[in-house]
Amino acid sequence: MSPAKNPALATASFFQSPAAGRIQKTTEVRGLAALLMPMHTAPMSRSLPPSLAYLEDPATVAELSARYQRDGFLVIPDVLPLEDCAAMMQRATQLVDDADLGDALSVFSTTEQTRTTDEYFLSSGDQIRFFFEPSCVGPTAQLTRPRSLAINKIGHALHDLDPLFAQKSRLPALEAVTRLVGLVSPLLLQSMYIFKAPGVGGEVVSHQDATFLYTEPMTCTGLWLALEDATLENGCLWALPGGHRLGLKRRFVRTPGGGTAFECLDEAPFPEAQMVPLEVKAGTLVVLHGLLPHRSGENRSPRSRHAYSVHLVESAAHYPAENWLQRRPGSALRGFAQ
Ligand SMILES: O=C(O)CCC(=O)C(=O)O
Repeated sequence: MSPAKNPALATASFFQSPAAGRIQKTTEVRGLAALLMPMHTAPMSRSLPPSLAYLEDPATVAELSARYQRDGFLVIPDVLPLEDCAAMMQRATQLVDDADLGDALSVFSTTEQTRTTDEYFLSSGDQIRFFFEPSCVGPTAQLTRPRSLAINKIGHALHDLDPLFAQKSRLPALEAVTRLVGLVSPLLLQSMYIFKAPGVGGEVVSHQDATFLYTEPMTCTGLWLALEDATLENGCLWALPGGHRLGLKRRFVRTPGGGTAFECLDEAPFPEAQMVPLEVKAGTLVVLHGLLPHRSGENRSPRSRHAYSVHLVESAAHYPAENWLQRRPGSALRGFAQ
């Protein structure tokens, strides 16, 4: 059921602003949200490029929306122009090359590795942080290959902190697609630039994004953009058609001791054999329902597979304080308005 049609969304009794970390009664927050985020509720007027105008054609919207409800994902080619893909790749590589990697690499060397890794990760929700492939870090926390070939991902707030990614994360086409899948007033919660470097790019095991970005009701939606062709060889996405109806299997939560844990809700494994590969061209958008099981393979090929993903949640949904991703006070989430 789409969030727009979900009666639970209209009647949810509490709302916690992920940005402000406060819990308020819905009635109060609706008023507050209107004051804090007037742009989110304003009618959309940003126009789509002519080649993507079909995304607002009523018949196409109805068909894509029905397909999304049925499968839990959509594959929409040619959403991102190739020059945008190139610009984003260049910018990500520059960020990695220019980064001060002190903390990013020291997490590999400390004797308290779990604690420091947790800290570096858990405080990355409103930061630009760098996460490396463990196989590319030597015994004294030094990289064993050039940075841009050893990096796993950048997370988790490029969409707010880097001007280029802020703009590309809010393209009118992405906004149109979120309306099409039923989001009403989405906030951009998390972004990840995933490198899947040649030869070393790690596997991403089957998961549901709502495990990590849980809201009540479930509103998490992933927008995954291929910046390069994604193939079986270089570790394309795999998804389970209709798997969003299986229900949430796990939640990833902060624990009182300062770490994280998975809370099991359903022990049944994902039916991995029913997953289908999503081989796509650069510029393709894959929309992922937050409950859809998906994964990606290792990259043992000589070609990289760069991708950029943004995850959205409804502003009116409840965002629990135990979710791993929290923002510092003053670092408010934003919607599609620039
Ligand atoms: O790009 C990948 O390999 C995995 C991405 C993913 O699972 C996600 O964005 O939710």
